[in-house]
Amino acid sequence: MIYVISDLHGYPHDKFLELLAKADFGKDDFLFILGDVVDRNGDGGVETLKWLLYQTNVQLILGNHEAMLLACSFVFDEITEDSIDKLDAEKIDMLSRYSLDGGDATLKAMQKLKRDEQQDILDYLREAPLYETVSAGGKDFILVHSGLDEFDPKKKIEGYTSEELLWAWPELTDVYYKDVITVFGHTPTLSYGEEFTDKVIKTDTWIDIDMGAGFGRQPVLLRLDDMKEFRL
Ligand SMILES: [Mn+2]
Repeated sequence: MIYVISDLHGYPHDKFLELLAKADFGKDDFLFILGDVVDRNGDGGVETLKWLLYQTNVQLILGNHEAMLLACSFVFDEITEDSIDKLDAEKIDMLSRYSLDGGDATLKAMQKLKRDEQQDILDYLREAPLYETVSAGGKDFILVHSGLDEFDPKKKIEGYTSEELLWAWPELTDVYYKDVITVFGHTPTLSYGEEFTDKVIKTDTWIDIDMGAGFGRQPVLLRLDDMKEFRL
């Protein structure tokens, strides 16, 4: 069966594994993490990233926070005279924006890793897809981090820019593709109103599963085959 979870944002790795166990997630199942494993809490999700490197039935879809980490990956390069000269205003600006957006926890935890491990994680993120399409329980799904900004029913999923897939902030009234359900995180459901606290939002054309784990709440694991929700 196919499971999705999103926006763990440094949610404790052991708790995350506990949640998978609670759902009986096994080797014949597949899990898609819809981005933003990193930043904000604890070790910034670095333990989960290390674990991801060795999973054959779990795939991370890139989130805007992983994209920011990649944009700041120059901090893991060896420091040379030349690299100091190349530390231009744009890079410094990127790093300070990432830090303001919760990146410190991740950068600190990454700094503690061996160079090989850092590079393996960065390579994994560089290869992470921006979206996936899957079928489960007789329905088709698009899995993406933030939704589909500048939605146009005539435009196919591959026509969206990374910006549109990573930084969308959908309105409740937004309608996406009619023949496929778009599943995403990024916008905590409670930001649509207190009545959505700890609730998955399901419309006819999209589903938001971001429970706000980045802000100390419990994530939800959703099984697409039967829409069953698992929480600790
Ligand atoms: Mn996000």
